[in-house]
Amino acid sequence: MAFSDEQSISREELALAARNHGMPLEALRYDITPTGLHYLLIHYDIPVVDSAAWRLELDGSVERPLLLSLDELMARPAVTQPVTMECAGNGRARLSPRPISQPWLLEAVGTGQWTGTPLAPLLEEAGVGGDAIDVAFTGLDRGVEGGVEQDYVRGLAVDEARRPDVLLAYALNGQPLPPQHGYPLRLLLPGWYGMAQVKWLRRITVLDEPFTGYQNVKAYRYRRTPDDDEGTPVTRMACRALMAPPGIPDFLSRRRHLNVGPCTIVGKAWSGWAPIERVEVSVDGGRNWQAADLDQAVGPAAWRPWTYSWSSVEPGDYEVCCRARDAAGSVQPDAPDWNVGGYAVNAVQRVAVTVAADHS
Ligand SMILES: Nc1nc2c(c(=O)[nH]1)N[C@H]1C(S)=C(S)[C@@H](COP(=O)(O)O)O[C@H]1N2
Ligand SMILES: [Mo]
Repeated sequence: MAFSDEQSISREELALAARNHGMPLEALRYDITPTGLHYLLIHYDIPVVDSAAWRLELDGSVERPLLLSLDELMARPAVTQPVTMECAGNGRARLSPRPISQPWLLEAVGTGQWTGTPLAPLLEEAGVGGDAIDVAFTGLDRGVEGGVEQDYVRGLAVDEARRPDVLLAYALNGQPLPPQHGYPLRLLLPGWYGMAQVKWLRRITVLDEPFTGYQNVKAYRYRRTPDDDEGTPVTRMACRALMAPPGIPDFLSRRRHLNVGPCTIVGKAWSGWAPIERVEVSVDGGRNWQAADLDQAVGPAAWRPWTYSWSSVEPGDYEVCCRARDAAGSVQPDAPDWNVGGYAVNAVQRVAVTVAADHS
């Protein structure tokens, strides 16, 4: 992993950022993110797939390997559920030194209404061997990363793969998956960071030994040092609240301009570990915090809407912040917590706001 101390981003980071877009934060106003506003992260190229020729293989340590067409998968029992997905690198660009990768600020999140068929019954039909340890999920996309040529493959413990909410998804917001979101089929692992949700799925392989592929063993680990720390795997999403920035933006600085008078701040909060229990807002940079009002979560694996009434907005400069706590007791740190890959950087969001006496 290369690092940068520079304020400005490199050409490589710009190239990544131009391909992989975030969800504009004003889209936090939607419970279900409209498809084109959902964030995108693609390590290599988006494959072009002929769905008539495409098959899903389920093989490895199973009694009856399966080969399934898209029609066969779609004829199976279907489940539709809203799932909040966030890239593990969300917040990475605020680290110093900064790992050179997709330079996310805060926008790498979205909530889709995903439709698919549960994976567990398929594993059951294939007859998973008693010695099974991990399941490898292979995408159709291929690239070179960290000097290693590879398919995009992620391993998952067999017990996690068997959880009833794990889906093989073929639709997003009522439409076939768009190419960039994994057409024709992706894995959906509610509560986990995005890297686990393998797109363009072509093969599911049951292993009777631990998976040792790049995306689990080299990438996506929490490490304190680049060289001599094996680290621990990145799994579920850390808790986070984000607000739709209030008022109107300055084109370049994105500083917000707000009028005098009452202002309702809206946002969403989520955690992959436990339900969201509390959201707090500060308008003075985190010195004083007030509880926001919580709505019902959009679904068991989807974010929880919240609102905060800022009743007496007076002229001045403000730093508006929000933070969440989940039922497991996790809270968000005030400042980014550094790790080599820049994963799960869930420091509180800070939005600079100017309130002018007369803004007409
Ligand atoms: N096959 C494949 N699956 C993939 C990826 C990829 O590059 N290739 N990127 C992963 C990462 S890092 C993230 S954050 C999510 C992003 O999903 P989205 O683009 O649908 O939002 O997909 C994951 N699944
Ligand atoms: Mo990601």
